Amino acid sequence: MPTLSKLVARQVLDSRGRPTVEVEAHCIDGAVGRAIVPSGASTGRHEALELRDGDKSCYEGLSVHKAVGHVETEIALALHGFDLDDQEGIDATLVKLDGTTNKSRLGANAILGVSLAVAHAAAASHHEELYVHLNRLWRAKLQPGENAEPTMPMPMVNMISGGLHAGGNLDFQDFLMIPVGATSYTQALDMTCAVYRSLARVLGDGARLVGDEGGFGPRLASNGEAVERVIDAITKLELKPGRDVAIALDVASTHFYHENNHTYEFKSEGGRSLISAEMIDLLERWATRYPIVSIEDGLAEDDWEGWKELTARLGRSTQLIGDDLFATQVARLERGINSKAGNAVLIKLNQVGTLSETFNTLLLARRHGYRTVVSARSGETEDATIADLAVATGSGQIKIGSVARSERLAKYNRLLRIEADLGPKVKFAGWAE
Ligand code: 2PG
Ligand code: MG
Repeated sequence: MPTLSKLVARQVLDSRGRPTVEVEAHCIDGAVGRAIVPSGASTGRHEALELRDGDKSCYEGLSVHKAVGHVETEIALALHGFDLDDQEGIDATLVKLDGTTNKSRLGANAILGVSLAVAHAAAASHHEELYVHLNRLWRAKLQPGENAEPTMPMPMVNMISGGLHAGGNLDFQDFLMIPVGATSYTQALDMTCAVYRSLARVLGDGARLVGDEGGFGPRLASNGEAVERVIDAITKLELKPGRDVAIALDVASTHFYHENNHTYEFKSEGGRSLISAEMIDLLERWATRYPIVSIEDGLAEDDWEGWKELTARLGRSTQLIGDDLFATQVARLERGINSKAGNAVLIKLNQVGTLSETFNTLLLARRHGYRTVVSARSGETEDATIADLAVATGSGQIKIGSVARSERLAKYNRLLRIEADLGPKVKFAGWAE
């Protein structure tokens, strides 16, 4: 049995130059697994807590020495001698040791770093690829007859950034493309890069400004113009919008929703302010006007009534993803399923804080016909665990950011390696309407 002998943690930096937690799990047989925790900018209020030191003299209060300390003392003591294959036992111990509902005592960054490093160490000890090990853990949770085959995900790729991810004037956070006509991951990536380069030509000087996830961050007259520029980029390649390449949005509307007067406050387009029903009308008009197949966080994280209405109106034709709404948490997804809010869930490991809890959310979604999109954060690193997670669980889709900047490419390239490792019979999720 691969036994945990030591945990080493340190503060490293993410793609925004902000501190984050890296953990190494050492196995008695010499195997080592390493993981680095990502960090969001458009963080929802229901997410597990990222513990920061708050000492203004150190990285403007963002250093993570406390979380690092928790890994090397309390957590290391509690997990010493654990079987690295017992991911559920390890994660349950972490949750219990923390003792809070949002992992605020030890920090979700400390806990997730350990949870993932352990999985990497177990894979290393078995001389296996991470996705193979994760697929074994995932398989163990499925009932006979449930499909457990590793599957390459369809990428949903950021082209233009607004909101909290770019300095331009756009309210919506992500204008993305999905290469729905692709028949393999390799082809999907090729089409994506072609559209990205075409978009750079369409935007001209506007392409000099880049957002946090490597997409372009131009100043444009309106949110609608961003969609139109992406459509231009697609048509200039003689691809058909909607058939070959479709549009997706991450509105991230929580971050321009004002609770005091229940309105969505736009800074572009003359600064209009919309109530929930008007936001739904707007999204419905857009879904008719543009080849949009997916809308994430079209409404704010606690606008449950609005979400129900949005889903009733658009849910049959459009993928409606809850990100801040569900925060990768079983209890919130259950509420969504019961009230028919959304039809897909964004999966971010650090919103919940352990691998096992992430599996539970993925499983609940799958069993209720909700689609799943494994997602990176806007603050990322070379850690590519989400690529293995998406393949191992057959999540169907992955959202990494744009096809630029090494913290993004680390995941796209990892998927290329996994695709090659799976061989010619590799399964690709594709895009099912
Ligand atoms: C999102 C993510 C990734 P952040 O909103 O989906 O794009 O952003 O990590 O800033 O929450
Ligand atoms: Mg989002």
